[in-house]
Amino acid sequence: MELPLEALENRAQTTGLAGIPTKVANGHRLSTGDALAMYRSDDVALLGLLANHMRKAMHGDVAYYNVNIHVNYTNWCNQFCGFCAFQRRPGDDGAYCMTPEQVHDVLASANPEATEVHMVAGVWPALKYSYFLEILRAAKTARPDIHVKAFTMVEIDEIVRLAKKPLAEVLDELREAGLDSMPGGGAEVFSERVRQQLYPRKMSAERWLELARGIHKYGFKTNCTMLYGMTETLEERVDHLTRLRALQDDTQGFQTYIPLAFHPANTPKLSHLPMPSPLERLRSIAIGRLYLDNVPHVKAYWIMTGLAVAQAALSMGADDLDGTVSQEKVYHDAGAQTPEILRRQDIHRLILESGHVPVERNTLYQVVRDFRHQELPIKDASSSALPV
Ligand code: V47
Repeated sequence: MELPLEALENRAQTTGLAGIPTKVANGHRLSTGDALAMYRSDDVALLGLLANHMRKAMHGDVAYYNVNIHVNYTNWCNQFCGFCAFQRRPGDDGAYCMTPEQVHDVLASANPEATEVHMVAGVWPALKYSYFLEILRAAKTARPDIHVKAFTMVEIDEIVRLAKKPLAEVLDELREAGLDSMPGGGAEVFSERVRQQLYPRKMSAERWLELARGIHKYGFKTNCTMLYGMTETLEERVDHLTRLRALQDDTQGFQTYIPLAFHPANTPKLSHLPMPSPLERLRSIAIGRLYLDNVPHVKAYWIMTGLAVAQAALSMGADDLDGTVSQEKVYHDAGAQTPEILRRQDIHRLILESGHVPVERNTLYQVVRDFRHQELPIKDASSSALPV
């Protein structure tokens, strides 16, 4: 669809977005100045319209989802991040660490249609290198065909430290044990200032990017994220996205960008903050699509955006809703009000109502099932009660 460029540029002149519609229409890369202007502008509707144009050019009417399970195998963590409500020390109320047998049993009894397990957790130094290999093997023994997307860069850093071996050798062994790809977490926001304030024990931005680079060069796909809405400035958000974009230019290893809206409830240092507003969550999706022009997919992770925002995001830059998800703990401990699981028909309804076509994908975006010809389901009592 052609953009009514003249009208959009006229409007952009008055909303601080001058020149951006023309660049988007011509497929030109946006500058850091453009990214900052997009964060500062009140015209989120225009950003959404432009991001939708780009999303449609890349993915047409398709909206992806997958059928997946989350296994947060331990909440023991020694990073003590000020934004995290999930972490515990061993012995604390609610602290747990799953054995490989428990990981096996959770997967053996999980949705038989699931094609992916998303396995992330805290880091605790008493866990041995062999533990990580064993939980991967346990997952694959329970479900030989499932794609294991596991371990953020923070966990990989810890695993490499425990293994006392070079990265490539550790990746060989993790792959051998069952690892198929990595998720995008642990990056938070790359600002050193915010890191010192809220997560000084966590790896630096440089280390996160260096590991991601090594992992991409090795041949694993990963995702990328930005946790926003804490104490970072808009300039720091732009810097974060710019670093992700530069790495992606070199490696093409990121499949999907997932902006993560900060959930303040129960967090050690930031429970006084409000959660980013629905409009801010949509802005983050749209900017992600427009600025990260080299990352194929943008995910509206419904667990964290909320269902209403996730649905709207499909028309403002996002092409993916993540999955059916079950047993997610990181966000629910931080007060997320979303359900802990969606059924396939719930996801179809969100997608179809937004004017898109549901396509079930696997982790690597190969099509599992295309629901192009499915009619919007007649509302039944159970699905009409979807919370927002
Ligand atoms: O790394 C922790 C963030 C991440 C809070 O790759 C918080 O497909 C908001 O990375 N409020 C883990 N965010 C989740 C994650 C993820 C999720 C879905 C899909 C994928 C993927 C990755 O969650 C952490 C951290 O950045 N986080 N606490 C909080 N209170």
